[in-house]
Amino acid sequence: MQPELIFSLDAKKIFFASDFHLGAPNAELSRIREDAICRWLDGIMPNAQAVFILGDVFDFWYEYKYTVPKGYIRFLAKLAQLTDSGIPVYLFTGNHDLWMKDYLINEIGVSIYRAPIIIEINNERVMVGHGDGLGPGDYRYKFLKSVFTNKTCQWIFSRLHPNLAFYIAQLSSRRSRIQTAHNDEVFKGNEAEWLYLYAKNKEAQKWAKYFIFGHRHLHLDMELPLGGRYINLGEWIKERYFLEWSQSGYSVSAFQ
Ligand SMILES: [Mn+2]
Repeated sequence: MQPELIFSLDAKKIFFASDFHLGAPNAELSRIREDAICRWLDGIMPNAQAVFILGDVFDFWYEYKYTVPKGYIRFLAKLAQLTDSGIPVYLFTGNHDLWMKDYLINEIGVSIYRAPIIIEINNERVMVGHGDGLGPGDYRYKFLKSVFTNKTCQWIFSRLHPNLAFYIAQLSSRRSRIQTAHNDEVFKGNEAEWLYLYAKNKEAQKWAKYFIFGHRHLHLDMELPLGGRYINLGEWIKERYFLEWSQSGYSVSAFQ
């Protein structure tokens, strides 16, 4: 599998973050988080060679042909500022925002990925993605994803008036872990962490040495059997973790 993007770093860095869940749990708290994300992006802009945002950027996003959800203007403008200044932004869809189409590509100038990709940073192979539906188990979600990504199902859903469609979507997202504040994720042990098992498997197949995902809402940095690493970026609802990759390797910190 050839790397899709190749970076060679000297003075600049590549930044990664995931799971902003803008829109949740309510407008007020989402706005505070949006401001923090904008401050983070302002701070990294002078040093950034590229920015990767690994999915669940929005707690809910659905694009019609002529309509997109309201909100997130400051965040979207900040992304536009990055791309306008020549810094590429790579946006991955997550399980909460897999209905992104071409609006953000055309309007903001980001690249959108719907599945993990392999990149190369200073000759190291790195797999990057949201992480939903990978590894063993999670059959209920894998089935739902096949429905959600089905073109006919999307066409039918798009026939609903947005007021009704977004109401239905909010009913289901109200049960999600952020809305119910049950996002105190705990480590389950190596053999029960699906993304660890996935990374271990792909490491054995020599796909990559480093694996960076989100989705789990828990920051992890685990050694793999052959010396690679599985890094999970956690989320921005409580912790605000981000990863920076410089010439000397990567480090993860929490944005203050
Ligand atoms: Mn998430």
